[in-house]
Amino acid sequence: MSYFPNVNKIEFEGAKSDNPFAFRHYNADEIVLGKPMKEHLRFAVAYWHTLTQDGSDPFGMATNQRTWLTNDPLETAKNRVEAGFEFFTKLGVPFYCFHDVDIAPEGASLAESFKNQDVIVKLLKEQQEATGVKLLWNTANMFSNPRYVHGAASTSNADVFAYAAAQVKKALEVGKELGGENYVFWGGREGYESLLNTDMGLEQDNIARFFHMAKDYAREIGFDAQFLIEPKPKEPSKHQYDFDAATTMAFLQKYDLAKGFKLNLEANHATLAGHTFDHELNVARCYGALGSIDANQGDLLLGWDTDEFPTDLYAVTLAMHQILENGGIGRGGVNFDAKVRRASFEMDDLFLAHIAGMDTFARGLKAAARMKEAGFLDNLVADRYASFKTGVGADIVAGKMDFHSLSKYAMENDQITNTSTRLEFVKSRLNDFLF
Ligand code: XLS
Ligand code: CA
Ligand code: CA
Repeated sequence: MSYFPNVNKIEFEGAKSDNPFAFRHYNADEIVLGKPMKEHLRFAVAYWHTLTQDGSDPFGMATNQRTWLTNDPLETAKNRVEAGFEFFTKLGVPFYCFHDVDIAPEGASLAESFKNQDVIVKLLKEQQEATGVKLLWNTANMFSNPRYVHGAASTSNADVFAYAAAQVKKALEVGKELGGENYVFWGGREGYESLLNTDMGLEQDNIARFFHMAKDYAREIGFDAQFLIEPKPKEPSKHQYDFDAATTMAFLQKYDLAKGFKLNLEANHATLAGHTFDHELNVARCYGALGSIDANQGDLLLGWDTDEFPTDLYAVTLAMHQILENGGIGRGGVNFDAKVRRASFEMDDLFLAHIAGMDTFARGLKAAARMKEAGFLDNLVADRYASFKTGVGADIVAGKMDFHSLSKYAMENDQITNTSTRLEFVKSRLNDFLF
């Protein structure tokens, strides 16, 4: 049986096509800068948005029409596996991602929850083997259940800390079983509401203890996935400990975790932190910690995490520029952590939304590649910092100068000439690459 009988395999038809169920820009095997697009982009579908979320919001009930829903949660979970892999293969994405609670219902006990997961993991593995679709990353949801009301690794309740550890232990075993390429931690409740009742030092120390234990266990069972932390500044916690890329790197360095972890950066989280997405990617690059991305976009007029499908070509081009500068996304990928709007409730909307995101990323990749080939930003940046290539600048970079020698130099060269960046001209030229 088919869950998407109206949709065939999505093919590339080129920019002139007016078939809504075709790619106009994403051409998986097309070579861009010496590599097929599919290897640059490594697209993944997010289980939670595409197969689990129902379209409800704080003001209204579910709107999504989903033919896999039944009255039996485990039956529904099994149907989702089938529907999911039909969707992934028709869309032509190489990867998917999930939280433990997305794939299988929670049971009345922890043991029953694990048993439910085992049933579904077996089916996922069969589907992976049959289709070649792989797991980009999995994670444990330690934020939805009421037990996590005070946090998970940062909780004030040691029993909850233990429960969270059991959940992540299981998730690591599942990741290994399914050959996951990465494992993600997003600390939804790892933050606080008020300092009046919070021991921030203990909470952060405990999060670090938790990460060390997770790393140790992964090593013990031979699960060699890349470990990623996903920063987010707020929502659900008022103050989230992993505020942004820079805050998260400081945390990792303080607790001797920087070698074992990279970052999974999300566009909407960047804008919630008051940054652009490419800023966050560039910070991660400076630390050698750009691991993977969650592709979506927020709405500047709304103050929360709207997780829209990415269609902003400008922002996506600048993000792809950072990824090219990084030498690629490595073992990570481009995960659509994005959900259809509540009014896009038909099954086929799931295809249209992903096609929009994939086409936007294909265009962003090609625009960034054109800039690279033209040496546009590379030359511009090199020219701007040329003073550090020769003379006193080269000596500063080589570590040959101190305040004595610099002061002597400045006394002899105190008539400074700066040059304009011509940023308005640069932005106008950049627009020429976006077609
Ligand atoms: C929520 C986060 C979450 C993570 C995985 O805002 O984006 O979905 O990606 O837990
Ligand atoms: Ca995310
Ligand atoms: Ca989000």
